[in-house]
Amino acid sequence: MDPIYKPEEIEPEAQAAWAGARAFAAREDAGGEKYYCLCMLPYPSGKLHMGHVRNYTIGDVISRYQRMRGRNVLQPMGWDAFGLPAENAAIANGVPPGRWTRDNIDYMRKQLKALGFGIDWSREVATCDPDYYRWNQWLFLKMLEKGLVYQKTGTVNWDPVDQTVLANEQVIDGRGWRTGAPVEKRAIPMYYMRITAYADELLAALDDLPGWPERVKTMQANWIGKSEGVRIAFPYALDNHDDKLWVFTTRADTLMGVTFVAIAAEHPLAQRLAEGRADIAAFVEKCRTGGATEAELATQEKEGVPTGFHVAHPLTGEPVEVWIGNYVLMGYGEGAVMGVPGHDERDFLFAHKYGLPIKQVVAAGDAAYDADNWQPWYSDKYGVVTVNSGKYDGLNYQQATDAIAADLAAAGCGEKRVQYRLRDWGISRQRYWGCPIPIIHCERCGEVPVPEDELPVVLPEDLVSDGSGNPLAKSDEFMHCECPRCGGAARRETDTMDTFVDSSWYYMRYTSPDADSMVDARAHYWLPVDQYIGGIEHAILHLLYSRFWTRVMRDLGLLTIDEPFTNLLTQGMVLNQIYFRRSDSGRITYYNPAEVDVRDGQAVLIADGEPVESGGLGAMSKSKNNGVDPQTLIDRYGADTVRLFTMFAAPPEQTLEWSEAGVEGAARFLKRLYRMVAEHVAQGQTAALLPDKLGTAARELRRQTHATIAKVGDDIGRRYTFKTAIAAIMELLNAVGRFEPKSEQDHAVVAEALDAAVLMLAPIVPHVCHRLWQALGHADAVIDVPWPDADAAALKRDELEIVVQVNGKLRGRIAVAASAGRGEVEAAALAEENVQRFVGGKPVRKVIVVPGKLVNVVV
Ligand code: ANZ
Ligand code: ZN
Repeated sequence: MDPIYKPEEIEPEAQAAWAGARAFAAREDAGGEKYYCLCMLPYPSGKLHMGHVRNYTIGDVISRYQRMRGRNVLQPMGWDAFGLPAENAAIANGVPPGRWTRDNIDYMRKQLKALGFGIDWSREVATCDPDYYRWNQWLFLKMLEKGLVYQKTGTVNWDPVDQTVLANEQVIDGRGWRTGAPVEKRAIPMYYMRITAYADELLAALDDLPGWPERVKTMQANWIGKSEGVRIAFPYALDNHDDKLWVFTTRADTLMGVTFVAIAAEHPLAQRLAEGRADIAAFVEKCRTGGATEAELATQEKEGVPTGFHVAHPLTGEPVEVWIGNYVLMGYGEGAVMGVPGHDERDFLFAHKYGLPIKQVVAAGDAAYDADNWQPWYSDKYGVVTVNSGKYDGLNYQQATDAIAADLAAAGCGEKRVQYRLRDWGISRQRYWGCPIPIIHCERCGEVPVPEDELPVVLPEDLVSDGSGNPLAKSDEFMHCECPRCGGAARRETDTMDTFVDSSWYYMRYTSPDADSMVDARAHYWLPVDQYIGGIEHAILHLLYSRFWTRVMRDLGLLTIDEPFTNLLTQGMVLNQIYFRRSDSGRITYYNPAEVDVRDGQAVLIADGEPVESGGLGAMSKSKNNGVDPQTLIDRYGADTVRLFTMFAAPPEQTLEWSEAGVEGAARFLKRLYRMVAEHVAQGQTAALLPDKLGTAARELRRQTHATIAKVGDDIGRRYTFKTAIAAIMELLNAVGRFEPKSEQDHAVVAEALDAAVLMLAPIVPHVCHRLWQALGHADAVIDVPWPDADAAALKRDELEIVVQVNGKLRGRIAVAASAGRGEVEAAALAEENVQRFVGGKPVRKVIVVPGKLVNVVV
């Protein structure tokens, strides 16, 4: 065996061996318990980044470990291949998005193979393949039939110069990214998926996901946002017509504190009141062009206009003025709020700004109420009672809410209501590079679904956008079609689906990649996913949409599961230093840490020796130019070093701080391991191990081997503490290094330790272990060898160390034979020198013995 570690030779050889044996092709009939290990599929942006490498290394280690444990493992991979960057690249380089995407996929697939991931490539899925997205279209039509897809007007960002709809990320400071023109809002018809129909189930089922991080479940619960409240009507008359203005409140107990009602600018009543009122119309128009996100609404200055129009308080009948407020969302509750400035902070700010009355109706003990200064307790629900509210005085939150809701119900002006923050999922995108929505527009028949036997509606792949409008709308070939209903000339829908649709079920398609249905019986075998691994940035939308999609498929009889992912691991980000310089004009230029040298705490650019500013640690990103190209590392050190560093540098959920020294340390360790095995092998064949014939030192090394096996199995298999697992194997190898074999049996113990180390490292650094396992004289490939078992007999120590306390304080340690009885242990403890000193001749009242651990002498 060549004593020099050469990853550039070992790695391709191991990969070729796996490919030749089709080692990772998963079969449903392979026997053993199934184990589906899934990593979030990458967007084919061009090349892998360190975040991908980390994600997929964690998944591969878990997959390979489970395989050694006898599980029938599926580890697939695919491409989230639709989306905006491909269109932008097309605009920039004139290459059709299809070509750009597929070229990137080819390159990135090579990179994944070079990293040695045990992927079943026969199940690869690219979401831009018609064979895949036809099932998006098929399910869309099924959902349309069931009323789970519907059309509604939605608001989009409109670039008036390019005459195009902009994605949120294409709007920069309120302006179009290409034209710089102020972005307008436009209302256009769009398709929505009725995720709200599952809001309750999606929320309740979070309680049955013990394998998910609490943090993710909390984020999902908050996103769904269940509120229990009351819907209240404020009656009015307009144009001799009686009507009611409805509001939603979670604080019906404060109804007697209402001093105004505020409605959203898009509220129908606002539109009606704006007629003939220039001031109201101007304000409504102003709201129309402002930010649309909830975050923007929450932070912007609260503004409004009075309408002079009054509605009646539902219990007292007193007039209440209607205002139009920019902080009221049309999309939530009723698009209107009852203004209770005494107890709602937003209403408080609004009332102060416009001089509206503020009325206290809730009190907390003797706490003084000051209407000029907001106190956090003003909005407390619990531990407060109602005041200034007539017959409801003295009631607590629940009592007051119940009493007021009952009176409102009797008056026909209210009812209890559960409200969700969750909105239906708008899936229409006015973009080219996505899955076509299978709808045909006919002047006579309206919106007509594409018949099932005409699916898929294939996206033309050769269009190149010039940045204005959707190229699909300019493609006659795509646009013009026959109406399936009347046979007349018609036109195809040019909107495509949100790419979150594609990623909601790709993991199902992996189970049946060649099925001529959406999924087939193989899905029942593999699903749910046993372990899902991906970034925390997908904690809300992707996971929620996938959970929704799974339920839709279940209710269509396609699946039998409720939840798609049994266990979820969200890996932390990969961080690196940020360095930059600021020019006189304030422009910032970032420098890659590889171009920077730190001398005596001062960072300088290697190129010119001049200082650069340090921005501290931050996630690796293009914008900060602080990424490390995995390919450079693979070329320089080999894949195993990259894998080892990634798994050793930090626990998977935590951030991983990039360190060149860490990578070098990993490389050194592998070289050393390699040399140790080479030296051992050079000494020729080893005899069979005879555990009864070992000397003390050999027995101790053997004990450490088996203790390490037990620990590492638990660390990798259950706790996912890969770092401590690797550290334990390193310690074992240190012990081997210190051990001086003098006999045949000593050599046999070393062989056993090296075998074990190679097996335990195999999931993490599979290439070098493939080679070393052969060198250690084994015929089987290491990937086909089961995980080692710890031998309980070897774990037994001949001598145990026992701590001795006097009156509960640690005073000494004794070594006793593992077989020693209670009397022997007690005697040895009392004989210990330091213990005797602390007993100091006093009579011993009691001796407590915890076998194998501790003796406490009570005096
Ligand atoms: C009166 C009130 C008094 C309120 C009080 C709060 C405190 P969650 O918990 O998120 O459901 N609200 C209702 N609809 C709204 C809309 N379309 N836009 C903006 N705000 C709206 O919040 C429910 C509360 O949010 C409701 O209860 C309402 O203000 C406000 F001391 O009504 B409350
Ligand atoms: Zn028609």
